[in-house]
Amino acid sequence: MSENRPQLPTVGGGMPVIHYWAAKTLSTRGPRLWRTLNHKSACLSCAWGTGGQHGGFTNEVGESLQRCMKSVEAIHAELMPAVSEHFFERHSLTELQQLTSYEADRLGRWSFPVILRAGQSHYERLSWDELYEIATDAFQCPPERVASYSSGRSSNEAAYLLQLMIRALGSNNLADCSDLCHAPSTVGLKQVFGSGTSMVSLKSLKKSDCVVLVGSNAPANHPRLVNELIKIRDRNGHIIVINPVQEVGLVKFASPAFPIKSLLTGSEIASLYLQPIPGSDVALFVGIQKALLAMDLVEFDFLQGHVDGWEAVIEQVHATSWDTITATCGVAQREIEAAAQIIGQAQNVVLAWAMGITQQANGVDNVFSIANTALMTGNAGKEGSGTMPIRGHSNVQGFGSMGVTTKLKKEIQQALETLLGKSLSRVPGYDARALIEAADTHKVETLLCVGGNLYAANPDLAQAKSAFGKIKTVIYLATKPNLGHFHGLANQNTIIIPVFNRFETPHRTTTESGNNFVRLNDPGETHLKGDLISEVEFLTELAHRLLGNSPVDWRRLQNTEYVRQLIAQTIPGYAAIADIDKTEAEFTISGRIFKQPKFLTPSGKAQMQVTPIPELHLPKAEAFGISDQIPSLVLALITGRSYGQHNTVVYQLNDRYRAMPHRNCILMNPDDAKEAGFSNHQRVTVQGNADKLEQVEIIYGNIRSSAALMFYPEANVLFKAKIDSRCGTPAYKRVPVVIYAQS
Ligand SMILES: Nc1nc2c(c(=O)[nH]1)N[C@H]1C(S)=C(S)[C@@H](COP(=O)(O)OP(=O)(O)OC[C@H]3O[C@@H](n4cnc5c(=O)[nH]c(N)nc54)[C@H](O)[C@@H]3O)O[C@H]1N2
Ligand SMILES: Nc1nc2c(c(=O)[nH]1)N[C@H]1C(S)=C(S)[C@@H](COP(=O)(O)OP(=O)(O)OC[C@H]3O[C@@H](n4cnc5c(=O)[nH]c(N)nc54)[C@H](O)[C@@H]3O)O[C@H]1N2
Ligand code: SF4
Ligand SMILES: [Mo]
Repeated sequence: MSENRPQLPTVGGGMPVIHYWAAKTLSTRGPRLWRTLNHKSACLSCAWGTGGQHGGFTNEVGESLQRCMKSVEAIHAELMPAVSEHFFERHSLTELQQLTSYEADRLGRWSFPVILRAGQSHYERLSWDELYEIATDAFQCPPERVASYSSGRSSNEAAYLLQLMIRALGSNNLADCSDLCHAPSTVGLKQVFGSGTSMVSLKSLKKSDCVVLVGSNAPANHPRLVNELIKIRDRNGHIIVINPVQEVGLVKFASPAFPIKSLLTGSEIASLYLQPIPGSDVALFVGIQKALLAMDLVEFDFLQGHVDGWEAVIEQVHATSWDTITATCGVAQREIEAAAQIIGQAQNVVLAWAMGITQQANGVDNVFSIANTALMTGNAGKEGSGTMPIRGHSNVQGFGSMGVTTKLKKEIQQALETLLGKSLSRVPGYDARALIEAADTHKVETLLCVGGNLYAANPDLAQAKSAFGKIKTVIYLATKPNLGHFHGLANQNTIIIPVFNRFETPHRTTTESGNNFVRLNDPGETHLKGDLISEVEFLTELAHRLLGNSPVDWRRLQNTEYVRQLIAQTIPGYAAIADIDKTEAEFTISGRIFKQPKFLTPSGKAQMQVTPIPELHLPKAEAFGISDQIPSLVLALITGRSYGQHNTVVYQLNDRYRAMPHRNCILMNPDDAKEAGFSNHQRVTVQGNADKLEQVEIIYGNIRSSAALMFYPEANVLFKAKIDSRCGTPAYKRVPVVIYAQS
């Protein structure tokens, strides 16, 4: 290995994090960065919910020192200067389309509205008058041809207004990034427990003595969750990690929150690390259930008292052989038994998961199999235990609660009908994937994107681009330029509207964490001297122009206090928001945290579901058109995040914790590579069922045999994904690809 190749670190977090903090906070943006870190608002980055009224560094139970480096990264990016007025005169669209995600983000902040008109080669500045004229005109089409997409960085208030406007117009086309993310958790948990979110509060997590962490790279994506794992190990509890990749920060993590104990040497995280084949978690969990039965660790009293449908599940477990289980998941029986023993003997087990579980063709079954394991061991509806989807964007869960979903709860539908004085459309709405398919068949005329990057978040970027090109008008509300703004272009008019971020909005807002805690965000100010608008102001003004002021006075809703009154009236569990402006009391949403085994299903019992064992076969190289004369290897590709990116936005080009020096790498198992005749650092072509990437550098890593890992959004050119039809979520974590040597 040559000298300048990055080496794999043995600890996650640690001094590099401190160096990063120091570099950023001592930079020219440093003083403002510190002010922002202390601003009373929820962190922009993940849904762990750090920040809020007790100050920027506190978590939901008031503990300090909880801000992580990801928060600094996100704020630092938002504090960039504006993209200049003359930038678009000098740079044509063709030039902008050459930019990488990293370069696009580094252009700066949007600070005035721009438009790309049909046939023009340059974005140009747009006046607000003309903007509203074009926008109002664009919505004068049949409601089924209007759609929105959103990503959960905005506030509850913006989310509520977005869905209210779209539904008042007569459309249910409220696609959201959660469709690409935790939709299987929402769908699966609702079916089992009658509630689609985590049943574990942070307070409750602190009473657990065992966490099973499945398909999550928490050290990179939810760093402060790792503090809780460290504390559980300190209490002699157990952490079982289930992940095809051995993520270094899940083996050992050095947390700045424990400077003396942990920062230099790191704390051990996993007590047991299982590395299954991508997409095989159902088999692994059925294996755990089988071992629990064999060891007499299933709580039949609990099943009889609080669960329906358990007999069929137990029967399936009996009927599934160990051979089927181990051949499907690639984990040895004794390792599965070791996991079962820990789970079965622990007092309070929390089962937590992220994208490794949801972004699969059988994502909902994955969630069922986790819920079944919790129920068989009596770990649901009891403090310190339960099922815990680890949510993504900082307010993605709030968007769902506010009704930004194609699966609207009946209670919300009725409450909105009362509010609007009319019945809502019953035409099913498009989720994120359905929206792309509909657009691609000319069924969408106007698309309003409140944040996010619908183009680059999708699989098969060629299709996404073509789909956008068939939409007449696309309106983006955004803080920063991203690939979508240069590739997700409408047929007639593409408009970008610059918005304030959470710590800049001139009014109070609220957000909801993945632990069901509502944060109150103080008003703030921006460093930009431009023509920005708040999402709330834009949405209410547009709604006013489209719908008038009856029965809803949209302009009055520019006062977010009034929006919160409507939220209190119409959103289940949110009654306490009615007083939040007076009391400033942040709160846990009622009805979500189960401390008793009484669930929100009609019978009050949990509804166990049988989980078919997936049949996982990789195609042969010939299926990709690669002749058997060429050395090649077919692998199950995981596409996910590097350490230094936030979703489609790349902040750092390398991933130091996986020793991947740049974006165009594929992480592979050394034995797989050697057996097929490849070597470390060799450049290869990686091809999926849609396209290929060339000059991809092989990086040897601790990833299980038959699997590989690459970064999105770049990898999204490669494949058309399988979709779990129950939730619409693409199988981003098991993409069949072939790799072969450059000719
Ligand atoms: N810094 C930062 N923070 C973020 C984000 C970010 O991009 N950057 N994104 C936010 C968002 S929107 C989300 S959804 C979350 C995402 O957070 P994560 O879900 O942690 O992110 P991913 O990179 O998608 O990684 C998922 C993990 O699943 C593993 N995995 C892949 N396939 C399988 C499988 O079949 N089975 C199992 N058991 N594991 C598997 C991968 O190896 C990887 O470690 O993070 C949120 N927070
Ligand atoms: N292959 C592959 N594809 C994936 C995934 C994967 O793991 N693998 N993960 C999927 C997942 S989990 C998700 S959540 C999606 C992410 O998909 P999206 O949420 O659609 O994408 P982001 O990259 O998070 O969007 C970032 C943009 O949001 C805008 N923004 C930031 N803050 C604000 C704000 O306060 N207001 C407004 N209006 N705009 C703001 C900025 O312009 C920024 O460029 O990607 C999905 N795609
Ligand atoms: S763990 Fe998540 S919410 Fe907490 S500071 Fe880090 S990125 Fe922000
Ligand atoms: Mo996500």
